Amino acid sequence: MSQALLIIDIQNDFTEGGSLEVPGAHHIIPLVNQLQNQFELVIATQDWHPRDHGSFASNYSGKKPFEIIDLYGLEQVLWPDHCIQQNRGAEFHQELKTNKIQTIFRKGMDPKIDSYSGFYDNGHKKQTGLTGYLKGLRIQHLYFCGLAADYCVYYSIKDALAEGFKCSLFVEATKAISIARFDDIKKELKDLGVVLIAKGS
Ligand code: VGL
Ligand code: ZN
Repeated sequence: MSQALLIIDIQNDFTEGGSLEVPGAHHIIPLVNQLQNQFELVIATQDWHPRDHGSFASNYSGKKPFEIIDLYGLEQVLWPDHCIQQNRGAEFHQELKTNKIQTIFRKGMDPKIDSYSGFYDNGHKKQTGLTGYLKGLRIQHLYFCGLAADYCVYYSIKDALAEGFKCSLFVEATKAISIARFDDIKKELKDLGVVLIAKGS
């Protein structure tokens, strides 16, 4: 079956020293680099926000990161400023090998809506084109890794399932913002038919 590796958001702001650091994130990078050798098609996503993005707490007076607001009808977690277009925080981590990455899908450019998934914005209003790209290449099975397990990786997998792809997740090649949230997510994804690939399982 034709397969592809999807590397989600391995960017400076989500790794050590970044503004929205995911605990332990840089430890996954050697494995992600190794996994790339096993795939003929490697695709990456990049969170790519304008400075005035509606998910940034700094764009509201009196709001703090991790508070929840209503953003044009959708529940929105407010984040620290992160992955601002053309800034260092939005660049891929320097240890991530990029020579095998064929295409990069960017998301989160519209200031009015957030976009966790690599396929759609959070309101499912607009596609990134990733589905059509993969289907054009006759890809049926997607293997996921990257950051953050409980946000962008999770929502990308949910959309991929809905688009009809078989999905696997490299559990040791992802890290979560909240470990407790990721524990629930793993159960949910397993029940949905996602193959959780982990050593000792
Ligand atoms: C992400 C929060 C905000 C992610 C992106 O890549 O998981 N999380 N923007
Ligand atoms: Zn973001």
